[in-house]
Amino acid sequence: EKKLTNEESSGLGRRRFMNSAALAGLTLGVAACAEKKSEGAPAAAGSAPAATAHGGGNASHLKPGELDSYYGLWSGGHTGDVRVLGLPSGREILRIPCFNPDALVGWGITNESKKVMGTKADGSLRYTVADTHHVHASYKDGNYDGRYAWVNDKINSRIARIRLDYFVCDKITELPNVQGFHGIFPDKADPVDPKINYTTRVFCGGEFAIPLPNTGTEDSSKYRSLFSCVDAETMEVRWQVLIDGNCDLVATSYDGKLAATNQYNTEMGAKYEDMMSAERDACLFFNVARIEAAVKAGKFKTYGDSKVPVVDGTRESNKDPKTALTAYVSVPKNPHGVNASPDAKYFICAGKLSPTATVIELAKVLDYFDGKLESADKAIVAEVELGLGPLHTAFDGRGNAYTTLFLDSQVVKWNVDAAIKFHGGDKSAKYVVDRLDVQYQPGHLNASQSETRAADGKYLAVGCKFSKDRFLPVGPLHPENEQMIDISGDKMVLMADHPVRGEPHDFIIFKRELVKPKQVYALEDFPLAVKDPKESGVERNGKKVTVRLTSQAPAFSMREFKLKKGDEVTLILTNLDKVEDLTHGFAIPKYNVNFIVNPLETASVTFVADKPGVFWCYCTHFCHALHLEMRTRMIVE
Ligand code: CUK
Ligand code: CUA
Ligand code: CA
Repeated sequence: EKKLTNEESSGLGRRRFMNSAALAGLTLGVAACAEKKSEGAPAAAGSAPAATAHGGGNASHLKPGELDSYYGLWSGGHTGDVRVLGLPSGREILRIPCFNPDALVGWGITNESKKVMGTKADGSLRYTVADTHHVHASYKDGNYDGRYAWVNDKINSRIARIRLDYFVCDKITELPNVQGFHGIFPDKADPVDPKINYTTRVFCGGEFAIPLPNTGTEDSSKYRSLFSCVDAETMEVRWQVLIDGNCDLVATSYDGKLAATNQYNTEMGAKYEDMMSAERDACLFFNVARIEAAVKAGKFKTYGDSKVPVVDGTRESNKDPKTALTAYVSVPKNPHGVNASPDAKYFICAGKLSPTATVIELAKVLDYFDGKLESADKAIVAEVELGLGPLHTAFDGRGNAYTTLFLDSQVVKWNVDAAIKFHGGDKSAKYVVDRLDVQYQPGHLNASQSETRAADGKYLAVGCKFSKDRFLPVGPLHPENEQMIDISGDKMVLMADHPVRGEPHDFIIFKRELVKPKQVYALEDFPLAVKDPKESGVERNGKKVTVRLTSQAPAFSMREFKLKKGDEVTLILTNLDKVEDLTHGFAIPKYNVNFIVNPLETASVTFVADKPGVFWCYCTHFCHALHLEMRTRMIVE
């Protein structure tokens, strides 16, 4: 039965569920939404003045020399990278290339980065496109521990790991048997061993169903999606679960026992009309301990060339809750995000095509697996209307949730306990606390520390998919608008707009003390390091030639080196400058080589010296008053 908030009963009722026709209309209406608020939505608090909450100034305007108090890790969308922002200022500090080549640092050019990215037999990169959506970091005791972050590549089903000591990508794994790897979430503890109170697994949701093995069958009723578990340290795929329906986003419980994915295509349709035909889809829970016991007991299959064990999580095979690996909790029409509340009690699924959020109590899901709940759906403790197009939810640690309303272009702040009371029949429970217009069409949002036990309720960032009129026009391609909102008070207050290059999805925001970045590398971490300028030189072994050199401002250790046409050259460069911020570049004209070496970093490139002549290899990264003079001659005879 539909449940309306007292505040909204008139407005939302008639627009409750979207059918195909309504969705098509709303999609076309997106452009108009910016100017014209969908009628029926209550007047929002967005007209409030800019934030003055912190000592009279706008906290997003830092004085020169002032540092931000939070880091933000942003996915870069189909630029394939991860961005590092300082918050609340919103200043972009770094882009971390992961899946796609990057011209600044030489990612995809150096042998070291190519090894991480993956190459074909001829040494060229296996892929040069990617689509990153979700960034999440490793946990300890329910908070980030500053070891790693992970990000997905939806296009080629890869997961990349970022070391948070150097802010670089160090490993990439391609998931077998899946397409459209979308949601990702690290676990926060081990389900069995209480000593392991930190991340050892990363869960990955496969969104697009495919034939298993992928033979090119047209009959889509045979297609399947899998849920995968990757080892946080080795980055190997530990196991997969065959499921009914698909996976979208992923959440994990604080006790390590449960992971879940929201499912929008329980219909297993191949066309969108089919994908939205059912009134309810699901939030699919995984019993991690039971899955691992099944793998241990050999109750799995493998597909094609993959050796990864795949257990059976389908509805048919998991009817008895006491042995089930999975539990399908029904959620209205094509839900989108699934988010874990910082009190560790609930997962919340946003309705997307239903104007609702569904609150699922994790203790009850565990009861279901113990055979103490008559159906998995009894774990739903609230299902309340929020507005049109709810997508993602963040938390402030004070019992409030913040959900983006894509179609209404709003963030709605609502109280979870009040929503549970309202759902339980107390119609006087006012669960909607506040609404704020955002500019425009928000996708993800996240609050400072939101996805940890230490949610602090200070700042909320909202990733608006359309910026329209908020920045100077620059032709057809618009930036996205990441908005900063002060959530420390009762009312949300818009602090700032930040243009970002397309097109981030998810992000996390955490206190700066939680990471301890190193700004100078350790020489001995690089097996190829040229530790002394005296080790420089050209070593010939038939056609294979190794060039070793070092950089120390304002010179490379060799002023020239000679090669013969046709040589297969590996050039190794170690930056012996150990001063923070002293990076050198190395470009070889006409050879398509340019990369950087940070303090005490070693990098190498391999190429065939196929063009005779003199080539001034020069430092591309401004380093010294004699930066322009910092060159070496490569002479190819
Ligand atoms: S999905 Cu992009 S707005 Cu890939 Cu996280 Cu929801
Ligand atoms: Cu070295 Cu510029
Ligand atoms: Ca559906």
